[in-house]
Amino acid sequence: MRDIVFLERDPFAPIRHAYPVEKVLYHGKSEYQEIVILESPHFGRILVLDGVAQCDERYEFVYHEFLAHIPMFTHPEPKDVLIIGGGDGGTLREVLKHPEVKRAVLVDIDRMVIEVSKEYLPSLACSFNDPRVEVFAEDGFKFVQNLSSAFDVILVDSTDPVGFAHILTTTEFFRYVFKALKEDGIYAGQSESLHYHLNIVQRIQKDLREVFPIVDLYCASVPGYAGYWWSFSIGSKSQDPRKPLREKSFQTKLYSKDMHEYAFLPKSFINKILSGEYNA
Ligand code: AG3
Repeated sequence: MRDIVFLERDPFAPIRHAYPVEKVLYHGKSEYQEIVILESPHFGRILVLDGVAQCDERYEFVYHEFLAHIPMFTHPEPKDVLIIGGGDGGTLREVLKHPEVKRAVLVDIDRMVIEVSKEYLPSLACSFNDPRVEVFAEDGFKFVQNLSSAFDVILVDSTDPVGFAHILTTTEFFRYVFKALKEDGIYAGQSESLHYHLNIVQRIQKDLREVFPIVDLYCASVPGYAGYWWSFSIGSKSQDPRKPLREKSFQTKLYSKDMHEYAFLPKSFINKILSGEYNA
């Protein structure tokens, strides 16, 4: 028998991942995108949106722990948290581990991603029934436009910045995010790979610097994302994102106080990225 292989269609990567697949568990099309759940021998179940692997059961913790806990531990008391995107529930699961959280609002444009994740990715979509959670199947850009001093932490867990997700990496969007954040507010979002998407990292960092007084860049190595050296951009109103403020009182696989400090790139290197002195 020939192997069944899923060949990824990443919009920006110069390489294509080929995943051995045991089964296609779900295949559907929403108003916004094609949604597929694959079963693979090594990765477990994989969520694929428009041909791009978004997360897999085996390594999703790396991305979700770093996206959530670095900004969450930087804030003195993150009570109100907004997640834009993240319909699979992985970021929400991590956010809710913080006992300070009183309200976690998840806004994903595509209700079908949430429904499919609840059915096929139960280890990620395990928190939607938590009483602190509110879910809106709406456009995240429009949602933040109407907010003022409403959230302590805003996380953007989006697909690659193409199509409807592109606007979530623009200065215009960051200005609304800034207004939507309370006094010590912090924003963090995934900002692509330092290897294959360096120009995107540069652009997002520059756009954030137009808006936030403190901007930083941290990374985690995510095996499922082509480019691997995955970056997260963080914008803060007052706190230094490099310094976790509280002790962790719950389980994580990779995140710790030491890993928090380790994740940040040296400032001298960030300056080289911004000036274009570092190029690959
Ligand atoms: N969010 C997408 C991360 C970027 C993936 N890009 C790629 N593989 N080219 C992940 C959603 C998980 N909650």
